[in-house]
Amino acid sequence: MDGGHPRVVDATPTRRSQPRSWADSRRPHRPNYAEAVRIDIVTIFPEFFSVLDVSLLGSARKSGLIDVAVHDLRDFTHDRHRTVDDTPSGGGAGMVMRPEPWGEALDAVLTDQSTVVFPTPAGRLFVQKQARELADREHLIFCCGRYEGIDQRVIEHTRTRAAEVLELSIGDYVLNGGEVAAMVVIEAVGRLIPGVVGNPESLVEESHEDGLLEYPSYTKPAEWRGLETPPVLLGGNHAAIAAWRHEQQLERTRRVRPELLPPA
Ligand code: JEW
Repeated sequence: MDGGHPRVVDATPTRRSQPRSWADSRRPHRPNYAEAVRIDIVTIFPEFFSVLDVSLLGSARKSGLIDVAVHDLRDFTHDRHRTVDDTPSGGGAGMVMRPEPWGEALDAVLTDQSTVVFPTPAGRLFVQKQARELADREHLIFCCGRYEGIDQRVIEHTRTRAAEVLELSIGDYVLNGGEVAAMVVIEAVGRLIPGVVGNPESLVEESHEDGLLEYPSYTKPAEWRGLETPPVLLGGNHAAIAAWRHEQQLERTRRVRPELLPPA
């Protein structure tokens, strides 16, 4: 993988920090981590997803931890022009994605074990907690809309056939389509799949579990262009380093994201 060492897919399920609750056990989840996580992506721009061939997720695909398939929505049309859009019912600007190609594409990839994600600016906000939950699913399908979005009946219909259907927003800004949002979710989820990140300790430290921003990082040289590394990091006192880092986290969070702190 990234360290150049061969990686074996371990059939032993990783211990959970907490047992699954009863409500949890009814959600789709991966009982056997030896099986790759399957990700299907439906889009009119399959070439957007070539970035999944590189870096951490590219390595995870090559080592069989993640199995990604990208599908061109236009392959599920039947007219000469491979039309995927039409005018909005009730009038208004722009175009809406017609339901028929989506229905056929989902027929080709959907099972009753699938979690289907529709990126949309009208969805629930995607946060780290949700990323952790999705990392436990065996099959994720990303439906990437364009234009003004997808006919809402596609989402309603999918709710009757999939294990779980999520309309997710990655933030309060408007993108031109769901592809970049899907990539954000895939990257956030992919790195949490057991075995994808070489050193699991880096996941624990970054877990956002404490709800604070990260502390600042430094490396060598100890002095660079007249700027010093904070001396505490060079002293070898691990308790002092941990305390300093926690203080930095609190100060940063107070300064740039005070809403993340519990009410004073
Ligand atoms: C996003 C998917 C598909 C997600 C986040 N829908 C819609 C829509 C669009 C433009 C104007 C109004 C509505 C474009 N669009 C998307 C946008 C996801 C689609 C079409 C998206 N921001 N934007 N967080």
